Amino acid sequence: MAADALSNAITELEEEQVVALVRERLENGVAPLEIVNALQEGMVEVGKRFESGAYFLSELIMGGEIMKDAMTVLEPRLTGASGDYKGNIVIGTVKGDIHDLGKDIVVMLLKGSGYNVIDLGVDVPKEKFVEALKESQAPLVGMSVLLTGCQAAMKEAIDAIRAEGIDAKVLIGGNYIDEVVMDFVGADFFAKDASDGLKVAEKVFS
Ligand code: B12
Repeated sequence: MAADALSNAITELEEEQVVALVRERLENGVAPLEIVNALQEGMVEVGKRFESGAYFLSELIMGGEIMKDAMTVLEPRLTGASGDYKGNIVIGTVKGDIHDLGKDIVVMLLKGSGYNVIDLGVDVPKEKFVEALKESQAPLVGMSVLLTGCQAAMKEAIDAIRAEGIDAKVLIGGNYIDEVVMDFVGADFFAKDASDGLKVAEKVFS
């Protein structure tokens, strides 16, 4: 089990304690992204318990709901400090995958850093990515995938973007993403968390 009290609270599905700890840490000046990392760590443990059969699907859903509550508290702090308008970024979770909590954190952070984010939502077919990139002329597209079985759908979406001759960099993220996945799907960058993703955006737009 994770050592951090907030990570433990979300792993144990202690809804009220999670929200109270998030508020307390914000009041104590802890950086919002540090809080996100603690929550993410606790959710990985929820996933492990689900995988091992210690938690059922209802508990996985409960974990997701608690994460949403925590994000409601964090959102104003992530999206608040908007700077100058820096340009368009398209983002979405790939076809077959409906996990959106991590993607939404990335969206909040990018918006808070001054980007105009075109969020396509979840279960996004390749055609939708292509269409949004053509319309927005965004130089960067972010794709999220948490299910390993959906990495092929990510590859198809990236292939479709390349086949259309669209000149956009592709940034991928999700809990199983690494260099091997990046090479497999043909992306330009990968990010382990939202702040890594922001660093990539800053590089692309610099
Ligand atoms: C909550 C949860 C759910 C919720 C999702 C609620 C929601 N609205 O998103 C519900 C209950 C719906 C769900 C459903 C399922 N889930 Co689920 N779920 C999880 C869990 C526990 C946490 C995910 C999460 O929100 N984490 C918190 C966020 C903050 O972290 P994150 O997503 O990793 O995002 C961060 C980074 O990865 C990164 N990032 C993410 N996306 C992007 C994109 C970009 C562009 C960038 C830059 C960065 C970035 O930045 C984020 C912030 O730092 C994970 C466990 C895990 N290890 O992740 C399993 C997990 C992903 N689920 C799993 C499974 C199996 C399922 C189901 C198939 C279960 C079932 N039998 O029905 C379904 C699939 C439904 C579908 N078609 O997608 C497996 C996947 C296994 C695999 N190898 O594919 C996992 C790993 C659990 C496990 N260990 O078994 N799930």
